Amino acid sequence: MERVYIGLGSNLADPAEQLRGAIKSLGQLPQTHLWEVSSFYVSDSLLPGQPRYTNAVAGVDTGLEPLALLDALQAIETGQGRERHERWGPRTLDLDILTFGDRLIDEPRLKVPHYHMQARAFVLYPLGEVAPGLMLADGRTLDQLLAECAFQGLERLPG
Ligand code: A4P
Ligand code: MG
Repeated sequence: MERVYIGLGSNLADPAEQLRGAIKSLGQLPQTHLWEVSSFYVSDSLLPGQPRYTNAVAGVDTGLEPLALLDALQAIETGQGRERHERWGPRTLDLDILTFGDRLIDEPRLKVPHYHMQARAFVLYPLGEVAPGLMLADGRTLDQLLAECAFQGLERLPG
């Protein structure tokens, strides 16, 4: 089993409800144990003109290989009505693999650690709740990334 952190995001069709649906599905993945979910955080979209996002981070232990997990996460996205039109477009559900054990993955379909996470408060702050002191496979520490990342107006929703 390897420990994996998954970023969840939604800005359409009742985002908090979308996240709750995704968390339920994560708990039903084969060979996978969902053991922690962060608070939910609301923030403005990085792209102007889009509804605000709700984000969270989940921690799982999984026996799935990385691409099998990615397939499963994309099936959950599709099952919750995600349609892919424009890159970065609004979405009912986005599931990103942030870290996967201590693996560095650089494949066409999967880059881990996730390429934008160091700049994104809506990833780093919830990750800090579930994985304090995390060290990334490339040697960076979550504490360093948090120290360099402004809070960006995140609002933590009451649990
Ligand atoms: N892919 C490569 N690496 C990974 C990985 N580590 N995890 C590939 C998941 N997927 C990975 O993803 C495109 C392709 O990336 C996948 O087919 C997979 O093979 P996608 O989810 O279809 O595309 P996307 O989400 O539109 O692109 P991307 O770059 O993931 O966008 P982001 O980073 O999700 O940005 N503002 C706030 N406040 N909160 C947000 O969550 N999100 C976005 C979208 C913009 N602004 C936001 C937020
Ligand atoms: Mg994505």
